[in-house]
Amino acid sequence: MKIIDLRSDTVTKPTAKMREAMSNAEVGDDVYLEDPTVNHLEKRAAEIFERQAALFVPTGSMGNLICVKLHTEPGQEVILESRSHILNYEVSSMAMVAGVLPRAIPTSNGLLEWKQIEQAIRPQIYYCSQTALICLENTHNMAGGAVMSKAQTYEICLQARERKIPIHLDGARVFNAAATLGESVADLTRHFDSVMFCLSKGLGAPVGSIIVGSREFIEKARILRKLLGGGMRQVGVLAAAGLIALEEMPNRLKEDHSNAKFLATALAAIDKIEIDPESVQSNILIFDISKTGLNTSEFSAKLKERGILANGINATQMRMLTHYDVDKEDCQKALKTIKDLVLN
Ligand code: TLP
Repeated sequence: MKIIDLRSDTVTKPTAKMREAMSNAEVGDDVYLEDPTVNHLEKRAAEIFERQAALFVPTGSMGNLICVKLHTEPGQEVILESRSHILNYEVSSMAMVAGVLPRAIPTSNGLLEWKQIEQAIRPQIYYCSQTALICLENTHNMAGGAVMSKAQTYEICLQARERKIPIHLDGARVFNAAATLGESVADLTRHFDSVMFCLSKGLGAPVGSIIVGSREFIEKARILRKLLGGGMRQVGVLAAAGLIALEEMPNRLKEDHSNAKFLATALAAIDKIEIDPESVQSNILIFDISKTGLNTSEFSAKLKERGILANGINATQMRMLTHYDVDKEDCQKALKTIKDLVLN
């Protein structure tokens, strides 16, 4: 039985082309800046995002942490959305390592608006901790892959700049956002002070994320990466897969989005499942199973027995992601399995 793994797009295995590139990669010691494949990947990332420089980091979490720490001083505040990844799934690194206080804003759809952010900026009074950074997430993972438009993004970035508050993008899935909007990633992210994006999610690389920004920022980020234990040696073997992810995989993300839409539309037609298919804009779907009489652990366990992997994000909501290693037929099979489970 083929296992259909819808737990995340992080589960994708390197493609045959990636494995071949990995085995042929030219490598050197990247701590000495001598790995030609890493240097090439960083150069291409900077070009694609139209930035001065880029840095390869092992994970999205490390990339976000480096950026949060570089933009802030301990004791300052960071504004972000309540369900953001940085706040909820990075082991409190922003508090523990950067020493900053999250100022979380709840939203219904995951997409912050400037007027909400403006109200959360702390007054410049000596006894208030000061707002040092704003973080956005596009697409927004736990808001079901919600996509923030270019207009909304620009408004927030330009207002933040006017207030002299730096702004960071957790763009783990920014290529998905760009695919939905029909924009280039460079245009969509132009006004952020720093951007982190992942090669290892929808783009299919086995490992790795990238930070892009100014030359000065990336030089500081390199020092912090070393401090955190992320100075890697012959890491060109990973960068080689990353290059294929960066150059070739963005073009196919629409396929994942259309599979997610297909699943969402079909799930919405099942009485005991609640999801608004209109809200599914990229490769993530979150749906409510309260009416099935099962909690998400039970639902996951029953799906697993039938060869489908998916996890809950709480007791009542399941999350599924489409990606390179599941095709339309797999989605049809997953759907049939869910129907059988829920209706019988
Ligand atoms: N997301 C993972 C889990 O950690 C939840 C997933 O399966 O979706 N930003 C965003 C928006 C992310 O979704 C993730 C990972 C990260 C950052 C962190 O990336 P890694 O796992 O490389 O540290």
